[in-house]
Amino acid sequence: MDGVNEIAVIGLGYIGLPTAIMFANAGFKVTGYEIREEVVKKINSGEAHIVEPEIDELLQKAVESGNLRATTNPDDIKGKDAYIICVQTPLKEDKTPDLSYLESAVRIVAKAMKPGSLVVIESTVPPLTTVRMAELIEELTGLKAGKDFYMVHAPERVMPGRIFKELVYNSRIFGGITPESAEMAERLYRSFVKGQTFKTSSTVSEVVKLMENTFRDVNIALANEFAFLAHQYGINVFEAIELANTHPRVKIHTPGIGVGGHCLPKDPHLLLWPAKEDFGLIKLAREINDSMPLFTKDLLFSALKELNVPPEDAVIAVLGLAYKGDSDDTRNSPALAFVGEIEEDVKEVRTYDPFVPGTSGSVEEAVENADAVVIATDHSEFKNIDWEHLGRLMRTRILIDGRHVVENPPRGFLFKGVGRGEY
Ligand code: SAJ
Repeated sequence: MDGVNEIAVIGLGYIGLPTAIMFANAGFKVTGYEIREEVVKKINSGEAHIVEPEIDELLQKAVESGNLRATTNPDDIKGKDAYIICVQTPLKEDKTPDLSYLESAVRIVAKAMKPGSLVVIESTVPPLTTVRMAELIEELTGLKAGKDFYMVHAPERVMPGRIFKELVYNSRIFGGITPESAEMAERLYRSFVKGQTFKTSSTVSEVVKLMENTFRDVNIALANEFAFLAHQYGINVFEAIELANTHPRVKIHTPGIGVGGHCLPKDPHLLLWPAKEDFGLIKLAREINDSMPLFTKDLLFSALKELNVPPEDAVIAVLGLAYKGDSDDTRNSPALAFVGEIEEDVKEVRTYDPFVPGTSGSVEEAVENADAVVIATDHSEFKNIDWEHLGRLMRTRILIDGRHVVENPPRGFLFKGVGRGEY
């Protein structure tokens, strides 16, 4: 296939390692480049450093066939036919993108590549970045983009827990700096992708990826604003949303304590960053979603006031630290933001998350003599809690639901929830 036999994958994280495994098991000779020595050792002994269904068998197969090898030595990726960059593109403190990992990956590739190589960026990047990186490679190598080498943005779209299924069956976008670049990447990925594939320009592809998560973020902000209104009108927003969603062309998202993870809170900023002007909506949505932990704090503090518990004496149990249900991932978690908002104002904050080490050993342990329980993550385990039993262990019975886990407020509790204006 276009002479592509040997591939280098730069960055062996949540996306890079599964992608390297897929190519290796499709018959390519894959070298994975990674700076973490311990990760490289583990991978070469057939052990994955990330938790994901099927990864152990698939990695062993790739390593045992001799098709996958990891390395920390940039010399080992010299002269490959294709380079696939899967490094992080986080935000800095000031919410502007930190492209330093991407740029150093591109510099390593520029040193290693040969004329005719294909360079693919899978990382989520601000619009126009792929074109800029192609220019950087031109400067560093003297090669001409689109003529002497090919360059593509091919964003990943997978969800942790379903990575190996979604890598195969999700549709993929290949945004080339030239049509030939996109075609080359599409042919390469077709070796394992069974979903639909689409070719476009690199800038369209970058914008598509960022629009997907911005769409979700803005819609969640709208749902959160509906929740604020529900408190004004004394109604349950979830009842209203369920009824509105019976309309065939309406699909309102779910309000809650906030929006976390490594994508939704970041991607709208990447989308706006290179623009000369922004028009307010996307930024405002970010602000609304970022304000939700504070809104949840207000619910808690008004409940403490109603029951005459001085905040400085209050013991608060927070259930859930992960950013979403049944996950152990706490990156940008609104649960952590909530804890940060209250910890200096109350006597003690205890946390319990069945997936996160270092928290209380059980719900019971966390709520013993507590004045309030706050649900911050929609883990399935929390849906089956026996509140009457827990209530007996508590000093004051306040229940704050930040994730619509409790449908019917338990008897004997002062209950408040995001969007639950009816109590
Ligand atoms: N959330 C709400 N209300 C909702 C939906 C989500 O408050 O109605 C919250 C969640 O609790 C969580 C956050 O938003 O804190 C984000 O969760 P998510 O499930 O929407 O998104 P991620 O970050 O886990 O994964 C997203 C996915 N993108 C889309 O659904 C458009 C995934 O497909 C991408 O692969 C991933 O981002 C990524 O890598 O970009």
